[in-house]
Amino acid sequence: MAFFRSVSALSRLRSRVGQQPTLANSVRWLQIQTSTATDLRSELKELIPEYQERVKKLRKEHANVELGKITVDMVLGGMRGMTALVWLGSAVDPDEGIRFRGMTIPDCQKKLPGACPGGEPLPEGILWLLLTGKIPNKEQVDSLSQELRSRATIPDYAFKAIDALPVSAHPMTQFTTGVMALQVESEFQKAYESGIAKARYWEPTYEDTLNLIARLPGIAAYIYRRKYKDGKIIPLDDSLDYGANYAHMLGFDDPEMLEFMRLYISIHSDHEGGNVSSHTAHLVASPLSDPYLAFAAALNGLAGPLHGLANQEVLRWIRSIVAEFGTPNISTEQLSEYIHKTLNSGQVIPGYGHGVLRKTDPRYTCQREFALKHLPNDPYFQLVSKIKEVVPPILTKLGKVKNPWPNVDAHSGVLLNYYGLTEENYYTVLFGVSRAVGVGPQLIWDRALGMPLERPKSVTLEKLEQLCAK
Ligand code: NMX
Ligand code: MLT
Repeated sequence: MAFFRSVSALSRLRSRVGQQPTLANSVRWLQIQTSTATDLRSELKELIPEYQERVKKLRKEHANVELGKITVDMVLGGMRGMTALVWLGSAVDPDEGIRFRGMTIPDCQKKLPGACPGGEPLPEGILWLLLTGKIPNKEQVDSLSQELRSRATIPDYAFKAIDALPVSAHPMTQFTTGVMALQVESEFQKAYESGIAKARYWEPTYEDTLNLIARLPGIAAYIYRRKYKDGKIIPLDDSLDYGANYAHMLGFDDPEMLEFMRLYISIHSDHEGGNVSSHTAHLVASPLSDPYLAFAAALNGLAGPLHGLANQEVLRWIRSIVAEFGTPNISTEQLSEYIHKTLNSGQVIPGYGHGVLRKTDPRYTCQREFALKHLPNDPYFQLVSKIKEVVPPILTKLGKVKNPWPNVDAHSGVLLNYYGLTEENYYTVLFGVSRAVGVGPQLIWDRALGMPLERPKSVTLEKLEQLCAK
């Protein structure tokens, strides 16, 4: 309770100092504590009663506080700007971008443990932070790595389920199929069938989530090896962390690529709750569908070209530019001509625009910084840098695009391509593995906080017209 009171006091102070970024930032930092627990599950168990109390208090004392009004534009415009979900792990500010439990990407790079001092954050650390709101130390993260490795064994029938699909199936179709096969071992489903009490729902959800996160790289790597390589499984390496192991099982062992994978998984993990994949997972889990069912649904949303498939589309589009001019070293005029050609044919410029962001995505910026450090002379990276100069003024001129700046997907492909992962149809699978690290923690909290079945009200077109006529 004492902790809860101090957090509320800090929140009050924070809202008073909202206009003073320096003080607000220092208050935020006070709120993020260093973890002292022995393991992730014990830390979570300790936190749950306090969070339950906070939700109970909000519902009891503030049930009628209004968070905004719902307009016709919101209902017809894909619910943009409608605050309708609670998401613990992260929040997106339109100008500043993502904060994971209050921490920016540079904060995470500074404060979360890496594989080596000063290295990119380990995804295990992001998972710990997103689930508990606390910063883990290296020892805790290493023990979580070990725990994930110990949960990573994949039942043979999951590979067989994937094998039942033609190799030509899109990697995301194969991935969702693999996740659905993993569902056979759902602890939540078993526990529910045996009559588990509501108060304990979070426990099998935690088990399913950690098992799912642990097994995804093995499934994902199998799909890559099956579709693009010799089909032979590269076993997990017991000495490697989560991100490095995924790269290793794909067939990449260059230490720079391992670092990129750690960064990639960390920054793609979470983007608050309203994006299509996260919201889908939360919605599908709300009638108590287990984490496998919910996450498979999320992957199907991620596979849409306006969402996660955009990373595939970006590299395809960049390749089409190179094919058109015969070289990546093209002039600004040539690039501008090609962008107009794309737009005039009724297509979007992939990797640009966003439903919430209104400035350059910080996930783009940190990938650019990685590229500047490791591959500044790569011709594809240089083309991506040129695109960033030429696209925004053209999109702005259209007059309808709310955000002409690059998003996360504008950059990842050229980095993966540089390290030899050239098959762009696979890129969304990498995004999918990463997204589990963000979605999973919220699914556990959904059950711990007793979040209800999601069921918003819809309206017919006639009713909408009647309401507007009044
Ligand atoms: N190129 C061309 N037109 C665009 C673009 C773009 N990159 N972005 C937005 N527009 C158009 C959009 O199609 C819409 O046109 P219309 O009214 O004719 O339907 C108009 O601008 C207004 O759209 P916005 O309100 O700016 O964007 P919205 O929130 O509806 O959509 C995206 C957001 C991300 C779907 C949109 O910007 C887009 O299609 N971008 C390209 C695909 C992409 O990069 N998606 C990845 C997003 C990040 N992720 O990983 O999920
Ligand atoms: C995401 O990471 O989910 C994308 O940027 C899309 C979004 O936030 O709407």
